[in-house]
Amino acid sequence: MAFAGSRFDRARHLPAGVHATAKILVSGPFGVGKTTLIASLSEIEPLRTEEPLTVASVAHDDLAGVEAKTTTTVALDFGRLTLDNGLVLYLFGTPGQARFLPLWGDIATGATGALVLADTRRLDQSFDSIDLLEQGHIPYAVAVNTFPDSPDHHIADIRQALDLEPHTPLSLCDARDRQSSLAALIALIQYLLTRTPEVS
Ligand SMILES: Nc1nc2c(ncn2[C@@H]2O[C@H](COP(=O)(O)OP(=O)(O)OP(=O)(O)O)[C@@H](O)[C@H]2O)c(=O)[nH]1
Ligand SMILES: [Mg+2]
Repeated sequence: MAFAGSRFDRARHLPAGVHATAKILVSGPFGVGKTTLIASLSEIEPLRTEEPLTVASVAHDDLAGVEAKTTTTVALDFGRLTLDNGLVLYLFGTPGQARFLPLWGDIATGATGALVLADTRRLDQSFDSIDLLEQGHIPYAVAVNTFPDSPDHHIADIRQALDLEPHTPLSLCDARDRQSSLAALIALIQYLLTRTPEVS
């Protein structure tokens, strides 16, 4: 994993008990709950780069289903989570809109894996994130963030609609709920560890 090869001085920069770090992306379309999920999970006050949605942006950002949303992420979110096994996760939330695509490469550099959020009201909008991750050879898991009026589909149907490989983890979560978000993240980490068992 990327963290196995980090060149910085662990003894100097990491607390005792921390044996490894990993950069994890949280991606997905506009308004799917990326900032909310990182805020639910982070053990530090998360870094947010929220700016108000303006009349100009409303022409581009579809608020259907997230009508209460007043801001959008314009650069990234950042949070940190230490797991019991001494693995520290650095969580990087990407912006959701195509106009921020030039940022993607910078944010994704060095990422060990990604959690892609999806919404069953607009599953197709997660394809852009999935495509970028596949092009970048970044392994990912998918978590469907369940909004109250999201259609309730069987998990196998969601897997098929997203055209996921059989080994790609897929879970349901509520991004506002820490335990639920944690379960989705753990599914990703377990998947990553099966791919690179030397860090387990
Ligand atoms: N009902 C419900 N609302 C949610 C959930 N997750 C997020 N929200 C709300 O949905 C809106 C979108 O959440 P954000 O976390 O800003 O979404 P985002 O993906 O970071 O959005 P962008 O950065 O603008 O792409 C906010 O108003 C949240 O309060 C959820 O699980 N259920
Ligand atoms: Mg956001």
